[in-house]
Amino acid sequence: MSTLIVVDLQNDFCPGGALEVPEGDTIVPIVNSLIDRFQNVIITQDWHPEGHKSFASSHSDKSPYDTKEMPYGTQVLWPDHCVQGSSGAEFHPDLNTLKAQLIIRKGFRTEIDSYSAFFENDHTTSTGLHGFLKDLGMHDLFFCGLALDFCVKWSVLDALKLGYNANLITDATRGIDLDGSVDASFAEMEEMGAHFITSEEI
Ligand code: VGL
Ligand code: ZN
Repeated sequence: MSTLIVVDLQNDFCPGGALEVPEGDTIVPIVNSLIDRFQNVIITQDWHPEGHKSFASSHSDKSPYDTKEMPYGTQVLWPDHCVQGSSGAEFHPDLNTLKAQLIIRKGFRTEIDSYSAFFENDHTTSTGLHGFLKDLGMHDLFFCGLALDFCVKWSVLDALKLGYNANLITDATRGIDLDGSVDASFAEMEEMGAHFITSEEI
């Protein structure tokens, strides 16, 4: 069975938001048309408490886009974004979320970030999504949303590691692009066995 997974299509990742992804909002009509065409739709929501350790503002000696060594590895430090209950954490107002059967929130533990829809950034702590998908017999996953080079990429890579057929819908995603991270992400996903398709091919 096939499932559409819409990653983090939230105000803070759209132009004008705290961590804007260039052209992030332009994918909304495409994602809505995909939602219309899938029977199973899952949405993720970046959902940080104030003072989250992935925020540069939580470290007196750091600026946004610096990195910091955390117990679980190297962490990029971000502008404050997707704070629980803020308007920036809400889904883009035009996104059709009605059909979503599951909303996975992630990044809600202060000490650890969570890019992937499957695991927190220690690559061990589960979000529960794998159990949900297994239980419902869903094997073919179609990813779209933001940001291509962070949460979408890590979700695709974890899906492949877990044995799913992982497809990236290339016209329904956009990246932040830090130092060529968009090109690097495509290469990494391809090498790991991801399939790239366009929304028209679905
Ligand atoms: C994301 C950086 C920080 C994403 C979330 O959704 O790709 N990126 N938090
Ligand atoms: Zn975040």
